[in-house]
Amino acid sequence: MLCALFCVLCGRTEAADSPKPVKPNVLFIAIDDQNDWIGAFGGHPLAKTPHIDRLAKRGTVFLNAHCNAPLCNPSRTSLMLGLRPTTTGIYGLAPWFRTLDEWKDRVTLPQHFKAHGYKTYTSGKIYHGGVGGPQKRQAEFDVWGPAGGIGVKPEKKLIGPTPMGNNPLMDWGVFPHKDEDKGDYQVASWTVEQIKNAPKDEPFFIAAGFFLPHVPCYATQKWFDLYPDDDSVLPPVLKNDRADTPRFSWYLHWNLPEPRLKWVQENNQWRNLVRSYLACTSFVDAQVGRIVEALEAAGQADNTIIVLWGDHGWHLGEKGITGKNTLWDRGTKVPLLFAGPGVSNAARTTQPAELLDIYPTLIDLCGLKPRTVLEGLSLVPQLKDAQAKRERPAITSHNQGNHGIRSERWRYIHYADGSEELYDMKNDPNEWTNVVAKTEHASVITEHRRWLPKIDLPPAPNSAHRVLTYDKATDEAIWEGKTVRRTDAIPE
Ligand SMILES: [Ca+2]
Ligand SMILES: [Ca+2]
Repeated sequence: MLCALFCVLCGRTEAADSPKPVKPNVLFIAIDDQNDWIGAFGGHPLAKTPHIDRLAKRGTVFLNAHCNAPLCNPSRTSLMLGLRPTTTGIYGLAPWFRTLDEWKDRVTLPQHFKAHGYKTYTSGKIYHGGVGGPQKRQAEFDVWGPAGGIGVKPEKKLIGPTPMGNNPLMDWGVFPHKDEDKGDYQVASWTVEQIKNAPKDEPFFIAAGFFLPHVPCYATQKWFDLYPDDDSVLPPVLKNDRADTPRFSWYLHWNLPEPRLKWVQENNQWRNLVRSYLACTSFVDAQVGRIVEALEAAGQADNTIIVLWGDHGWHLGEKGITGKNTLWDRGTKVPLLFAGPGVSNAARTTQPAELLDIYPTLIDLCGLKPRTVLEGLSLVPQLKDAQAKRERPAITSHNQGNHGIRSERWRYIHYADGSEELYDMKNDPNEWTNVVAKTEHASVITEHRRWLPKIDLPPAPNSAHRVLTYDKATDEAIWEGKTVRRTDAIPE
């Protein structure tokens, strides 16, 4: 009794003498369609990203981090719910998860922080789409900034008509405009203002979602001038690389507006696309720099966890395609880095990591109440010691039955029709040689197969866009509502 009274008095005295301890802030930076073509991540030797590289020096970089679904909506849904796409059945660009009874009240990452006294802010692309309209969005975040997106764009497409529908998003190149008129610039400006004005006695969770280098990739000449106008910018590709990949691998990106390598080569657009993507990456890097500098200027850098992530990878010619929707490293590997209190400086880890690990990791770093319903693992062991083993590989799913399993050394892929691939990422980092048929790898294959998701749901109700199903009995696949047969020519 006396002791309890003493402690209460102690607490009171402390509270009167010093400000109430505040939990660390969170700065949550998303970059859309950003692969590892960032200096600190080593995916492209010419990438110029000085601001992210500087951030990496005071944090931990995950060199083997992967999305849980290689497409915007399912990847972001998985990250924000902390659940695998195979657990929700959300694989396509629809549905918005709140429209499903099972997930309509599920506590997301920012909602969990709000429940622990954080004020939550968002701007740009964090979720895919409008989160159910202005009335409902308040439930997701407290404060909403600009929607961001493309911003200023040319009056008509800069490149010629692209195959499979001449989608307006399939465009890129130099055009004169002001950086200030881009959606991403506005997202950064708004985020800077929130950081400056955030109350000091209440922790914040600020989300900033950049749209670029998602297509259309427009930038001004000065960003293009960072990159040589010659073929040294092109990524390595192998002629006939798809000769040893199963036909089913094509079904995952069967008929899409993203042009194939053949089209960009024949139309003299490959180098232009690659330089446009790199130019936009450098532009976004500068916007990340503005936010991080504002955090430092506000004196909040030592009390803020920064997490920077991309929602999935992007092909720029590798495996004969451009775009996403694949289970190879180029489609699944994402930039992921953490910085701030509790995170090692200038550290790099090759341990596998998944985007759905972000939710439990932030809970762990900020000392919030743990949640047992999350499917990711806290990365705090790796943030303290980059050599610490994470026993689970990274698992990416693209529609029911199609899964990529990425360990530290190997990539194993299993498709819905039973076909498989295996790559030795140590000796074949470009995934050029599928060694799944080699008998000496039988035990490696068995070890990786055991990580295939045990729960593997069919698409949720109202699934649409890039949804693929497969019927074993008829050996027919359905891609976006249309039957694909073994004999159908691969669309170009
Ligand atoms: Ca995306
Ligand atoms: Ca090959």
